[in-house]
Amino acid sequence: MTTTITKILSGPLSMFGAKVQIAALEKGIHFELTMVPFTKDDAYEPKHPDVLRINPVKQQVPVLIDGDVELFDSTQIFEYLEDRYPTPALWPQGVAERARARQLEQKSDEVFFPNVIRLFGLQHDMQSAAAVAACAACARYYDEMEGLLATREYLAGAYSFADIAFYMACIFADRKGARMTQATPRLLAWRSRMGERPAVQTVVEPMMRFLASEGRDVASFLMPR
Ligand SMILES: N[C@@H](CCC(=O)N[C@@H](CS)C(=O)NCC(=O)O)C(=O)O
Repeated sequence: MTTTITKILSGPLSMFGAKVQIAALEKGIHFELTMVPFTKDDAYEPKHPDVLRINPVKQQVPVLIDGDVELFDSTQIFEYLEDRYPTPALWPQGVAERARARQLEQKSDEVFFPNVIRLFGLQHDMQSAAAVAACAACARYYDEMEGLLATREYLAGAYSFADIAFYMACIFADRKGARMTQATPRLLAWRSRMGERPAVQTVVEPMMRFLASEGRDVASFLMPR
């Protein structure tokens, strides 16, 4: 019998790849991790042959190979991991709760994170109207998440993919100047709880060390030990 090893292709600074790595660790999946090349000018080059084969148009990581299943996109990979490795569950039980959790996961990537991407290009002028607006949008989103945490420990109730996605997005937001403040104490406590999870530490610590080694900004709340 041939045993196939699950493979994850990620990048040293890929927050989407980190999402997948954390989820796989939480589920106790043994996987082989390949970090694709990342240049000093922030390009993921040269493209890995598996990335080009599996994600030929977007050419992005993360990519997952699990036997004959080959997937790209962190959110799609989450869905596969939950179906293929259901325990521990990372979506809540119940149709409505699952739908809400999926929506939060998607919002983190597609509503919150685009503000952070805007900040990437505005680091030289954080006083500009565009940068101030992006930081304000992040602060409004933090407020919204603070509201959710009034009645629960994690964003969608039990710990879920939604928390993993938003935690990674928060690291990049902090690095780029959209920091959480004491205005959202429950969210700060959530962030500390997230940072204590071994799966999260296993992925985030090497990323912060990589950043520090390259002289890049490290998340203020995660200085390497
Ligand atoms: N929606 C995708 C986004 C993936 C993505 O943006 N990947 C980046 C790294 S974080 C990438 O590979 N960029 C290289 C490129 O676009 O050439 C996901 O969730 O996986």
